[in-house]
Amino acid sequence: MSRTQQAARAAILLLAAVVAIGCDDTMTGPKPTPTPLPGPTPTPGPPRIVHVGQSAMGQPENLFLDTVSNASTTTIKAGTSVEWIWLSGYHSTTSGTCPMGCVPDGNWNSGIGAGLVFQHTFPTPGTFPYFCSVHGTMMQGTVIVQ
Ligand SMILES: [Cu+2]
Repeated sequence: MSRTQQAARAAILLLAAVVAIGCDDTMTGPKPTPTPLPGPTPTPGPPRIVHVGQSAMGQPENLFLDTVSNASTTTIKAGTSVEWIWLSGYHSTTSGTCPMGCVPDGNWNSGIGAGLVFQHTFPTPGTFPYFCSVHGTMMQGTVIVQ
């Protein structure tokens, strides 16, 4: 092998090395999107408390009072429970609407009583109206599940 041939061979090897490095660079270019690892299932928060039979002023009154909104509308995230706590009187929490008289829709019904605690979990988003079957249209509430 002549010096010229050796030089040519060295140049080819060098070129090959540069090309290889270049190829390596392109290989590290766009990265595939990593698949997110399965994390822990988000745990729903504590139940939302709705007072039954008490006003915002703490007086006995025929209404539902959400302890966060201070109104009869309860807004929660899916998977959360609502806990109704009776503070005075005889009432129920009964899902359904009062178009002409109140009609239960069967989602939940505590039954009528005093001093009760009743819990219902809302796994899916939606708007869930309810009423007290003693006081009817006078005592209604809504649970909005987001
Ligand atoms: Cu009532």
